[in-house]
This record gives sequence, structure tokens and C-alpha cells, in this order.
Amino acid sequence: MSKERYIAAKQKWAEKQLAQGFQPRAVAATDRLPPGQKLTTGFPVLDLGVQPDIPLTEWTLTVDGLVENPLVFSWERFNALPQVTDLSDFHCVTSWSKYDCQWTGVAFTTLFELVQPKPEAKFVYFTSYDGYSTNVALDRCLDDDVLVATKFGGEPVSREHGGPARIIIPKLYAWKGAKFVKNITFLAEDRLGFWEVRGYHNEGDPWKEERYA
Ligand SMILES: Nc1nc2c(c(=O)[nH]1)N[C@H]1C(S)=C(S)[C@@H](COP(=O)(O)O)O[C@H]1N2
Ligand SMILES: [Mo]
Repeated sequence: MSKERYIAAKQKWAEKQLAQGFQPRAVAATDRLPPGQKLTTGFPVLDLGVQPDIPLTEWTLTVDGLVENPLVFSWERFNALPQVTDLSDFHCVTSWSKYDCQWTGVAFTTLFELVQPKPEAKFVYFTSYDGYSTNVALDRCLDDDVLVATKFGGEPVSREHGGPARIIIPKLYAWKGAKFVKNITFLAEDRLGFWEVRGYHNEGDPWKEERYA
């Protein structure tokens, strides 16, 4: 399937859910599984039909926008930052969840401290090497489980799962975590990302079933 058809199909799916009067479920969540989700043991791959090949020698991560100290990291410099490992659950809006994902990388808060966002910065806009983008409120990025992950289960994040580096925000649906991340920009005003302009919810909290806007 071509990239355009895939995107159109996924967008139509979101519109259909809305047209059918999709309502957040009041019950059916367990302590661990958000409402309307099913547990999977595999690890499905979701992308725009492109898995960019980024040689580590050419990889950079730019952190900019409303910050005192914008930074461009090379792979080497990025990996010299303090590393953390966190176990978290992964919830995709297409209704599968995966438990106990072990991610290793740099905590978002580490980058936050290094670039020193200005007080006006309230939103974060992520862009990726495949043209993807997504937006998240800054306060949602400051939990200690939000990572720029370079390892999954102790191994480098595979290309299909967003390597060299991807964002993990466990408390939001997984579309809020940019694979193949290239740029993290701090903004005063919100700017909608790829799926957010196509009908996905702006916040994307799985416990509130914030699937579609
Ligand atoms: N760059 C990029 N990041 C992305 C996507 C994408 O298409 N491109 N898809 C999102 C969606 S919809 C989901 S569910 C997760 C899927 O991650 P996975 O392929 O590792 O399961 O990545 C998110 N991040
Ligand atoms: Mo997704």
C-alpha cells in the first residue's frame, strides 16, 4: 500500500469512529490496561510506510525553540549524556497494549535542564526523519518515564521501531512518541502534529480514551 493510501485509510478510520458516535468507555479498564485496549505479546510496527536509514555518523538531534541554550547533538555526544533505563507499558490508539517495555536512553528532563527552556515555553513539538511530527504539552514531558530511547530490551532500538532514537511517553498513546526523532522544539503556542491535524486527540491520554478529537 502506498504511503498516501495508508495515511488516507488511517484518517478515514478515525473519522468513521467519530461518525459512529465513539464514546470513551466508562468502565472496562483494569488497573493496568486502559479502557478499550487489548494486551498483545508481540510488538506491532506502525509507521508512515517509510523507515528512514540514518547512519549514526549523520544522525543529529536538535533541541531548540524557546530555550536559552539550543543544542545539536551528534550520536557520540548524545550517548555521553547520563543514561536511564525504565520499564513501561505501551498503548497504541489502534487498541493494542504491550506491557513491560524496557527502554534505555536519555531522560527528557536531562535535555530540559541542558537547554533551559524559557518561561514562555509550554509545548513541545517533535519532528522525525520520516517527516512525522507530534505535539505534547510540556508538563506531560517532564515525568521521569519520558525518554529519548536508544535501546529496547538492552539492544539498540531497531530501525522498524524508530531507531536510532525515539521518544517514549508511557502515559500517552504511542503516537505521541516520535520514532526516528530529529528535532525537539519548545514553543509558547501549541502546533498540531501529523495525526493531530488528521483528527487524533490533542492530548492522547489512554486512561481517558482521548483517541479522536
Ligand atoms: N516518526 C514516526 N513516529 C511514530 C510513528 C510514525 O509513523 N513515524 N507512528 C506512531 C504510532 S501511530 C505508534 S502506535 C508508534 C508505534 O511504534 P512501534 O512501531 O515501535 O510499535 O509510533 C509512533 N511514532
Ligand atoms: Mo498508533
